[in-house]
Amino acid sequence: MKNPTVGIVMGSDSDLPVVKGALEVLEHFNVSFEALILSAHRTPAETVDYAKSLIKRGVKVVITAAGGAAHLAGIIAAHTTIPVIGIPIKTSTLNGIDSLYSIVQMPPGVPVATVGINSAKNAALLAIEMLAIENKDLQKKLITYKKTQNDDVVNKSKKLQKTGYKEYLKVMEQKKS
Ligand code: RP5
Repeated sequence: MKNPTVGIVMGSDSDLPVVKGALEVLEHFNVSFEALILSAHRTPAETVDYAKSLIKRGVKVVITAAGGAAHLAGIIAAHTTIPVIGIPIKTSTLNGIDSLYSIVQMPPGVPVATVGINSAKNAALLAIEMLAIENKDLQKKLITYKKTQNDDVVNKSKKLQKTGYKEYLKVMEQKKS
């Protein structure tokens, strides 16, 4: 994508199924992005070069996704002054607690805004909220997004009260299968 506003970097292609959630949200809001695979450990030089290139290329926010000893967000935050959002990826060994702690516990002076484990959707929404500070169109889209979310819950509650919990659960199970 030309002139990306958001950079999305993942430590491995194995993170892509989670990261997809962020890409879909950015597409929904029509926000330009670039998606790359870079590793703090396996491609350290390329990662630093990328972090240093962000401002020059007009990228406004960068989202990183990494699992395990997740240093990707930190190394990028160390080399840029644009906001960095970290997605801790769920791991099979420690369930992503390792990723979460690695990303969230940054030393004072190098902030990383950390979302929940596998919370790619929230990472994209947070990036969009940052961009919306100076973008009225995005502000309007966010209001519509939240209104739709609100209406969905209200409608579900009405349905639950109307049908009762047994019928509601039955329909939920049918939708799953
Ligand atoms: C991290 O190691 C990646 O972000 C990924 O979550 C994890 C495992 O990577 P692979 O071994 O699947 O490439 O750097």
